[in-house]
Amino acid sequence: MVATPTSERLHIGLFGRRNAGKSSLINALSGHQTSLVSNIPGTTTDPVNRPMELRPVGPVVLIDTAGIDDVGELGALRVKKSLDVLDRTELAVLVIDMETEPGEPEERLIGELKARKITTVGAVNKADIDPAQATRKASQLSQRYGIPFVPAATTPGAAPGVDLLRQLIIANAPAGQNEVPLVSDLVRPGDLVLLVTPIDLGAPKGRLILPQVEAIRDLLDGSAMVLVVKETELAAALAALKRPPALVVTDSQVFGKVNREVPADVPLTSFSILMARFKGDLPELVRGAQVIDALQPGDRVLIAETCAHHQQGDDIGTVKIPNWLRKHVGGELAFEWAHGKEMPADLSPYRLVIHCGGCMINRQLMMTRLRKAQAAEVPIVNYGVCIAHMHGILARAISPFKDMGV
Ligand SMILES: Nc1nc2c(ncn2[C@@H]2O[C@H](COP(=O)(O)OP(=O)(O)OP(=O)(O)O)[C@@H](O)[C@H]2O)c(=O)[nH]1
Ligand SMILES: [Mg+2]
Repeated sequence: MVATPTSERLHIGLFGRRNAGKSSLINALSGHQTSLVSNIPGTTTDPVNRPMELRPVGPVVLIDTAGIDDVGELGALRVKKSLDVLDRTELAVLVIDMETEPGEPEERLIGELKARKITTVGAVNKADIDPAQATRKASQLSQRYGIPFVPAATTPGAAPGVDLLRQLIIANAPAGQNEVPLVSDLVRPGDLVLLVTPIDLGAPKGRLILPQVEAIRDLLDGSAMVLVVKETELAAALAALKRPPALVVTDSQVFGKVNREVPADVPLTSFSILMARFKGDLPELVRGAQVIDALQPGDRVLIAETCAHHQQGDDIGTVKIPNWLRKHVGGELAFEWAHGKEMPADLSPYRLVIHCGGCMINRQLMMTRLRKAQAAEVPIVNYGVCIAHMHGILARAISPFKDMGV
């Protein structure tokens, strides 16, 4: 993998009315005229991700959205999609055309941004029309909304251009979302960590999946030593080591076998549980596991998976977890699935939400989902926590985190 995965980029969403110049600004900020621009309102219909390097912030993804003032049946759907982008936005840019007086659409959005505590900056765009007036308007709007606004223009050669906006974004970019490293804080420099990664039909051709790659990188950053084996080589690897590893991390799917083979005094956890802590709230997800024992046949269970991987015969989310749960409960459950960035707006009908590790989404989106489940009073677990619980090994899998409020 060469590029930084989208999930690890700072998510910057651009919002505003149709024709405000959101797509033009994204083109200007990224230096590529990739987004379609026109004077027809409603040119952008679906949210579009534009990954770029924003020095000195680092890798970011600019998200183009449809106008928040769109009308009609389709327009309302587009507005909803734009607002869904808030779920993953870490920095919002509100774009206002200098010739348009902001009103209800902007104020509703600002209210939502404030309620979610999302850092917001503003651009008074098309400043080339009247630079002095745009500068005055920017300071008026800063006062009125308590958000810093700057004048901006995307027409070639215009001053101020997009430089002021770029500087404003850089100055307000929130620090990384992830509060802890993926794994390196669990070991010391020089420690040896054993990773168990089955290579099954679901493994991508020629590479490793994201949590595995990220764990290796994070452990190298922490100056730990890493030994990576398939589950079939685990026993031989343990036998070959002079000292037991400081930590074993396994794919959840082979947790049972690894649990039996790794001596009881060696800390053991799973990639999925590391992800639960990295992207979400591990104590909350562990609390959710209590409900698994109380599930009754017929209960509605939502399984949410964010990556669109090819489903093989014994797919984890559609086959394995449902089968284990049926066995655990002793009857049929009413399963439903949510894919990608879509989630049902109302979670209250579900008895339990089982979420994937979330390696393809940012922490902001995972935390938004956790809060929505909490607000609906629906317990939520992730794949790793759920699998470990059903196999009776959750206590062991979370013991490396026992001093961290888990
Ligand atoms: N004068 C002037 N016109 C601009 C500027 N930026 C964009 N425009 C024009 O404004 C119109 C709308 O620009 P877009 O970038 O498509 O606006 P948008 O906000 O993405 O619009 P939708 O996708 O329809 O929501 C186009 O005709 C642009 O050429 C600017 O800085 N100055
Ligand atoms: Mg557009």
